[in-house]
Amino acid sequence: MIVSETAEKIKNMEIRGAGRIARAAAEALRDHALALKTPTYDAFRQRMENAADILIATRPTAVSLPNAVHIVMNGIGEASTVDEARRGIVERAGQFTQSSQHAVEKIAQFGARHIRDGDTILTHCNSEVALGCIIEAHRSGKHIEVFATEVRPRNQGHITIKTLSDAGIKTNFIVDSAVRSFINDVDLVIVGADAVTVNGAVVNKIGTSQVAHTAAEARVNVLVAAETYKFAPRTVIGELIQIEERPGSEVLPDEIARTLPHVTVRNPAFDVTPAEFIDLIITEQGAIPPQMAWIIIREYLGWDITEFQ
Ligand code: RI2
Repeated sequence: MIVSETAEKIKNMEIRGAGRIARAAAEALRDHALALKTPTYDAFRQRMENAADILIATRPTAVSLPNAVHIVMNGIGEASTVDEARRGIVERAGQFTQSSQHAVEKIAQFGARHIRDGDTILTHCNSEVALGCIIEAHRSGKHIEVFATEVRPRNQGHITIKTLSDAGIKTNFIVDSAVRSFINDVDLVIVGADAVTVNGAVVNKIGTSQVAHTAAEARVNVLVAAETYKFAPRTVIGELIQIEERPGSEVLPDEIARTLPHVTVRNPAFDVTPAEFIDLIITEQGAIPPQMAWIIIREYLGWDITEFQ
């Protein structure tokens, strides 16, 4: 797929979910590198960097996207010919896609071990990795039941219940505001992440922090399933994660909004759950308490702090 096409699909959420966005960006860079017909290395590098910028600018919150782009683009500066630069990009894009898929499988195995036979699990939004844990527990023969939220305004919960139903898992579909009414029927909350900051806060779909607060009050554990490339290196140097605010028309149709001149529709797509409301983050390197986020950034993303100075 060409870069502008992938960028548009990420922007309009045809391609969505932090992991999928990251893999789509890596694949778009690979395809772009293969298709580029520039004679000079400098022109090739410039056009690749433009493509990288276009992909990164599509959605600001899921850090998996700039992380994937960084991983694929890293090293282009060391090449000296177009062929060499192209080979490097194709190779790194392939490695990223493969390791991302491997991470999703590993997290499913690790996460499933936290689910006991007879458990009822609540999940919010549509996370490939969180669902991977739930489905793996079911596959291993545990009798489980799920509560899945609707996830206004984009209704990602509909994708979640289809996946769960296809897997044959008993599922209850509830509106977002019903979480507190059912939390006492729930043994474990499992959600995904768009970003994990250096202090272990988890940025995920809007409503996640309400779910986590409700769970904490009810003494229900909260697990976050997140590949290491969802950890945000730039939070180490004080950068904040930008919370995407999407068009109000996703919440209230324009024709109604137009009749309400004193009303402003606010539509943040994500919120921040502090580390204290999270029991464990399950990564492909194993489970960690959220307070260990810095170790993941340092050890597994392999980025030196001097890169940012
Ligand atoms: P996986 C999604 O964002 C949700 O917030 C979900 O929890 C998160 O990405 C992680 O998804 P959106 O693209 O990578 O629906 O686990 O706004 O699939």
